[in-house]
Amino acid sequence: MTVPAPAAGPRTAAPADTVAGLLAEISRVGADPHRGGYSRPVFSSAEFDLRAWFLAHAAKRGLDVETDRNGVIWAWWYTPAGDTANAVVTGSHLDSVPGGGAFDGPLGVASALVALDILRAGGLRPERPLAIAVFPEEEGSRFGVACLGTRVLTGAIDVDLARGLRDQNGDSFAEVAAKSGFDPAFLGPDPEALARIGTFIELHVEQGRVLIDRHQPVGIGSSILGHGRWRLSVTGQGNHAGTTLMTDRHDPMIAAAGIVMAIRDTARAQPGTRATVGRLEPVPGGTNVIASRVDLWLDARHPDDAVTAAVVATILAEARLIAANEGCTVQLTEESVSRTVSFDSALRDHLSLLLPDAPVQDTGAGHDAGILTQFVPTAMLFVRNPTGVSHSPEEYVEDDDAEAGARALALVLADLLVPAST
Ligand code: HGY
Ligand code: MN
Ligand code: MN
Repeated sequence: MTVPAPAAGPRTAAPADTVAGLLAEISRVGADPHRGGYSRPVFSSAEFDLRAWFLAHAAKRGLDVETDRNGVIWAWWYTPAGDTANAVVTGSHLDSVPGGGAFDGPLGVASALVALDILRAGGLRPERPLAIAVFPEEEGSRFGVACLGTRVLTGAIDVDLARGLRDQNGDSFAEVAAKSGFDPAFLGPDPEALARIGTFIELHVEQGRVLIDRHQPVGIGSSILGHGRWRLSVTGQGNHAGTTLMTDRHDPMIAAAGIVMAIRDTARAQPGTRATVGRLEPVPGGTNVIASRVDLWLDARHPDDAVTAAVVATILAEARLIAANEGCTVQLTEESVSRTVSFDSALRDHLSLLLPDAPVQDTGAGHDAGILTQFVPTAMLFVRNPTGVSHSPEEYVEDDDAEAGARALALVLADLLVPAST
């Protein structure tokens, strides 16, 4: 199977049948004027608009579409014989972080549509079924657990715990699912859906700089850094900002500030560690109010899961001392932990044969592929992001790199869909 070369010459406006053209159609959905970029929480109106966009494109291509009881969308291209087993599945997510970029998630979905178009234009007759999948809540931005959709699908999270997760409005996953048309009683592991997946390939925007430095448009994933999220709740004495003398305060905001610095210092002291506090919420949050409590969220990552655990333990010990010094207390709650995972090495090496110029690279970003690789042979493709920045409006992919990614995905899918052809 040869994949046609890109159309020559500069693009004035991206043609509709390109990755850039497809993404241009959703460029206003969930745009966030306050944060910049996009805020597309799972099961929000923005994410449902994106789902509708994908469903329309799937229908236009005659794919057999189902949205299952967990909110996962499966768009099927069956074999001429109508097989559904041993499917080749590709796809990604449509939800975003607050103020996220245009490509994290949607690039994989749009590239899957264009890759399908390329395969059909080349006359491919699949000997295995192909499904394009869209998984809910990959970012965990609404309910706090990364890759919640694929964890529920695979049984990698207790479904009662999942149902009880709450968003910042206090609405539970079960309540929001119900309002979104998914009966919470039917949320849970879906072994039949999982058993249909023979191979999973996720294409994703690179969220780092490897492809910039290697001057390549496409890379192949090798592993995902283990990562977790912990909530630290610092409790002090709420009081009046004007009547409370500085000597009479137990201000959790001061303790929280010290804890954030201690997190940075602890991470710097342990090579390979990444630790971030991107979210900090004083309660009650008044300008003229000394907070009674401050919640802050730690995102910590390291290739060695034992080191991540040790870093978190060190942070907690430091936090307790800092809090005590301010007459405060601190509690740590684990919210989401994903261990370091590697992709299927045989599949990875096979992709390297198909894409010999593509660097093999690990990633510090989590993905649904990181959950699925624990259950089915899984690989990832990355597409160059010339800014090297992600989870930010600055995330970017050049039109031509996006097309190169879709062609690379088409090449990989063709090889998997018609194994004998290569
Ligand atoms: O947080 C992550 O690593 C991913 O973008 N969800
Ligand atoms: Mn992503
Ligand atoms: Mn992300």
